[in-house]
Amino acid sequence: MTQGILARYRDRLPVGAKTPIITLGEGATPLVQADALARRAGLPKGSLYLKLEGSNPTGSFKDRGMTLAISKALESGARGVLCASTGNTAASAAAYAARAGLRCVVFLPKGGVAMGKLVQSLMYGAEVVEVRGNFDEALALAMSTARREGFTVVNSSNPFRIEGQKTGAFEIVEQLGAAPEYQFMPVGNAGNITAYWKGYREAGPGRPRMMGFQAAGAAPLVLGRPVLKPKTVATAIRIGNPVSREGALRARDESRGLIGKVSDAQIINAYRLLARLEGVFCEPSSAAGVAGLLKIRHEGYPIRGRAVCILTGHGLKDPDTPLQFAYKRKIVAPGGKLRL
Ligand code: AN7
Repeated sequence: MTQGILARYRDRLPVGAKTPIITLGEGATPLVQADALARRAGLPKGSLYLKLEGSNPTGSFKDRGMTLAISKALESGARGVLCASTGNTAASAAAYAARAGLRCVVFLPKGGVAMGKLVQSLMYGAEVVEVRGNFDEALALAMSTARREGFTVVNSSNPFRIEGQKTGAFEIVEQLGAAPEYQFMPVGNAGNITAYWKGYREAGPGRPRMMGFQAAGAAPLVLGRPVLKPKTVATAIRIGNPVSREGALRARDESRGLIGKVSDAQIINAYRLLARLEGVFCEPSSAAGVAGLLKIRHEGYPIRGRAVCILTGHGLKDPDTPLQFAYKRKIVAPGGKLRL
């Protein structure tokens, strides 16, 4: 049977003898070498890697934290679990809660969630509440509802989420044989960059510079203040007031990394390059880290050693964004001769 991260990293996680293990076999995701993309970034062969977190059971990195958060919620006798989400947290919570037999309520910004994610929450049987507002407003409503109703919050404010997600760093160290010199990743609510930094600190001596990227229209950590009306094509990171702000700044400063911003055009460019050069289809938000790498290389930023880009979610989560490009398609009648 496939083991999930709780079984594989049990000794490094808050799992006790009585903790029920709710797993879908998450983690152990591929780390693939990306030489064509490295070339585009002016980097040598063998220096750039992609961590395919879209290969997790519900198609995003959220499953690493959710297996633990839901297992602990079940252990503590929770009445139910609840979260606000731009889509992936909700899909993951819904799946693991279904397996645990727990009620799951998800608060989604109406019109701000990619179709694949919305249908996952519906299929897994979550109670879906669409909030006429943005993610930050949905989160405020979720938190006050949880307090009143006695539900367990499984947003990344839940420390078990961060604990589970830190296992991504353990895997990269195992897969490369050491920590890389750089890690590029998208930043939304900033839980994942917080978790990876914790993971690298626990994994051993080598530590990457943490290079986080926000969308330019939703870049509170770059601006140094919350963004009231965040805007970006990358709906997963359309977040104006990150919960794990402190963790992200700490990761940046302690690792001597940076948190930058990339435009929607840069995100879409990286998104298309990943698919066309490397055969890797991730969702737009996931491409923000790669967009950041290409941007800083273009500006002459030196990269010495190995870099890993975390591709946080699968491209099939968001089938609508690609259709906004004018992809050439041929329409033919059967039986004719087609010249290529
Ligand atoms: C694909 O699902 O916030 O910086 O509610 O889905 O840890 O927030 C999703 C975030 C990056 C940002 N890539 O991670 C949610 C949610 C993808 C994501 C992020 C998200 P954090």
